[in-house]
Amino acid sequence: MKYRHFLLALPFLLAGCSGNETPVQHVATGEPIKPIRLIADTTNIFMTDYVPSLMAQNGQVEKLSWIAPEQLEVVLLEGETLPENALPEQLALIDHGRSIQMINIFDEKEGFNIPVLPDKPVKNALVSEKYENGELVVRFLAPASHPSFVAFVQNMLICEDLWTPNEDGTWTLHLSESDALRKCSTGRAFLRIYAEDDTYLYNDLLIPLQDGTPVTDAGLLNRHDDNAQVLYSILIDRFHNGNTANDWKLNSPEVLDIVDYQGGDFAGITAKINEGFFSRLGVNTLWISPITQNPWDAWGRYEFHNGNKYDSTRTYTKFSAYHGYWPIFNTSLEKRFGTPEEFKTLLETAHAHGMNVILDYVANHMHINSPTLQAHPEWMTDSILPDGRRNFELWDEARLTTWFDTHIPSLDLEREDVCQPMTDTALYWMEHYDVDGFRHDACKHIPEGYWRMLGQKIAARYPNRHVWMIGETYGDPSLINSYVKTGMLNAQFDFNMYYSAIHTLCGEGSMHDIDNTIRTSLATYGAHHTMGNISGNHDQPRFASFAGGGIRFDENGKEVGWTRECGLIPNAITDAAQRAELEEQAYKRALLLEVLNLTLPGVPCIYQGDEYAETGANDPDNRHMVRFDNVSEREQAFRDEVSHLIQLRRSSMPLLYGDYMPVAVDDDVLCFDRTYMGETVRVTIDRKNLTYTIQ
Ligand SMILES: [Ca+2]
Ligand SMILES: [Ca+2]
Repeated sequence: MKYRHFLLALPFLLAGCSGNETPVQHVATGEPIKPIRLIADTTNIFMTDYVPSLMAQNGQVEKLSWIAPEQLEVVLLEGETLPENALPEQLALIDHGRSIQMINIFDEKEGFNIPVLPDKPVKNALVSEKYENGELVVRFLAPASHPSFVAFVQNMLICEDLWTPNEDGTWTLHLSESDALRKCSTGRAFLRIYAEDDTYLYNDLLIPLQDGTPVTDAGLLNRHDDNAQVLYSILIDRFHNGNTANDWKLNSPEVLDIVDYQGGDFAGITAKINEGFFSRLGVNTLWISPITQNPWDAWGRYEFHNGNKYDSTRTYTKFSAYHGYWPIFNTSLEKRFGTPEEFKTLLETAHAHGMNVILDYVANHMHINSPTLQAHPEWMTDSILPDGRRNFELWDEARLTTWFDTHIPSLDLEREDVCQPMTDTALYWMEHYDVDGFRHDACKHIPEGYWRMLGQKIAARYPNRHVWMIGETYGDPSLINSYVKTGMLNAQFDFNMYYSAIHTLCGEGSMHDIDNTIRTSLATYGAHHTMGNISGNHDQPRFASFAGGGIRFDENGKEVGWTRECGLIPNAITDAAQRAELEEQAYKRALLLEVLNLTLPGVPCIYQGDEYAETGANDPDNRHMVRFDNVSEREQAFRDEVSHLIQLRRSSMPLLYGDYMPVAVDDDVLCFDRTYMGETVRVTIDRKNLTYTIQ
C-alpha cells in the first residue's frame, strides 16, 4: 500500500486545559467511542468507524476538522485528497511515542476526543478504590513506574491536571472540578480511565455515572446498560407454542418430524414473559432467532449412511426452514411465528418487564427461490472459484463469497447496490418495530463495508435510539475484533473463550489455558467489553453432554445426533450407582461453565435449555423443545442454581463493572477478583473437585 504524507497545519491548539478542558465539547449523549488500538508499526484505520454519529449529522467527512496526535505520524491512504485539517476517511498511524495519544475531532461548535492506545502489553493491575466528595481514588495493585492517566466523561477528555498522586501510592482524580462532568451531570454517563507506565498499558476502568456520581447500587442500572445484560438465546420454533392456530408443518414424506416445524411462536415467548419465566431466571435481553419469511417447502438433504434414531425406514431427510436462517422475504414475518400485532405485543411485554429484544438478522445470504434473487441473479457471488472448484463451505479460504449450501447463495455485499437494500431491510425492523438491536448472523462472511454502512445508517436515522449489536464470527481475536467498533458492532460472541472453557473444564490442558484466553480477550476487546460468553448455541453440541461424556469432542456431532441418544453420560454405562455418580459430576461440571460466564467481564449468553443442563449432540439434536415444568428434580436444582448465579451477577457492581484481577492459577484451579470502588468479589473455580466459590 502506498501512502501520501499528510502535512499538518494546526490552526489552534485544541487540548488546552486552562479552565476549559477542550474548547469544543459534544457527544455527551452518545455512547463512549471505542479507543483506537494501535497494532505493530503501522495501523490502518477508517476514521469513519469512530465517528458514525457526526458522519451522519454532517453527511460528509470533509466538514469535520481534526487535530492529529503529536507523537503519531499520520499518512493518508493513496488517492485521498483533503482540504486543510479535514478529517480523512482512511489513514495510517505510525507510532513514534509509544504512549497514549489523542485525536481531537470537531466542527464549528462541537468536538470530542478519541484515545489512541499504543501497542504495549496490557497488565491487569488498576482498580477503582473509592469516590468521596467529588474525588475518585484509583490504585495500582502492582508497582507502576511513572504512570499517567487519560480519563473521559463520555467522549470528553478530563484535564490531566486534575490527577494528583497520594502518599500511599494511590491517585486521586478531582472529578468535581471537571468541566466534562458538569456537562454530563444528568442521567447516565460513563467515566472511562486509561492508564499506562513506561512498560505497560493497564486495564481500563469503566464507571457508570448517575447524575454525575459513580453508581454503586446495581439497582440503578437498567436494560440499556449494555454491560449489565444477561442474554437468553431463543430458537423460536423450539421455544414454546403459544398459539396453535398458526401451526403449519410441512408434513412432507421427505422431512423427518424432528426437522419439521414444532409450533413455537411469538405468542409462546410473550406467554413465558408474562408467566415470569425470564424474570425468575434473571435474564434481561432476549435474542430471538430470525423472524423473516422463509421458504414454504423442504430444502437441503442429509443422507443416513448409518441409519437414524427417528425412523429406520428413512435413508435421508430434507429440512424445513424451522430455524429461520433461509430468508426468502426480508421484510415479511414468518407466518408460523405470528402476526405483526403478536410481534409488537412480544416487544411491549418484554419492555414492560425490563427486557430487551434483539433480532437475529441474516444478511449474508438469501434463499435461492427468493423473488429478490430471481430478479437480481447478479447479486449472488459466483458459486465457482476461478480454478473451477465449487465455492461451497470454504469458510476461511473464500470467507466472503462462499455459499453455505446450494440453496442459500451468498450475496455479493461488496456491491453497493446489494449493500444498500440489505442494510435498509435490516433497518425496516427498527423502523416498524421497537427492537433493541441485532444479533448478526455470519458476520465473518460479510465484508466490512456492509457493517460500516449499517452503522452509519443507524446513526443517521435513529441518533437517540439505544441499539446493541452482537455478531457471529468464528476466528482469531483480531479478526473478531475488526468488526467491533463504535460505528460497526458493539460486540461479537467470544467463541475462543467458549472453546477454551469447555475443553479445559472437561480436563484437557490446564486452567492456565482459560486464564490465557481471558487475558487475551480483555487485552483485545477491552477490559469492559460486552462480548458474548456463551453456554452453547444452536450450532454446538450441548455442553452438559460434553461434561458427562455423553458425546466426546472427537466425535462427529451431527452423526451422533442422528444415530444415538445423546444424554449426559455414555450409554454404555449401565450400573445405576455408577450412572448416578457420573451424572452428578456432569451437572457440577456443566455448572462451572455458567459460573465462569456469569462472573467474567462480558455479556453472559444462555442458550435455551442450558439453564437446566439440556443434553444433545449437534443440530437438530441440540434443538429439542424447551422443557419448562417437565424437568427432573436435578434439572430443576440446576436451573435454580443458574438463576441464583444470574441474580448474583445482576446485583453485584463488581461482577458487572469490576476490573478483572488474576489472583492465582494452577493446573486445576483458577482464582480471580473483580474489583469496583474498593469492593471485591473473589471467584474460585476448581475443575478437579468440581467446586466453586464466589465471595
Ligand atoms: Ca404456534
Ligand atoms: Ca458472504
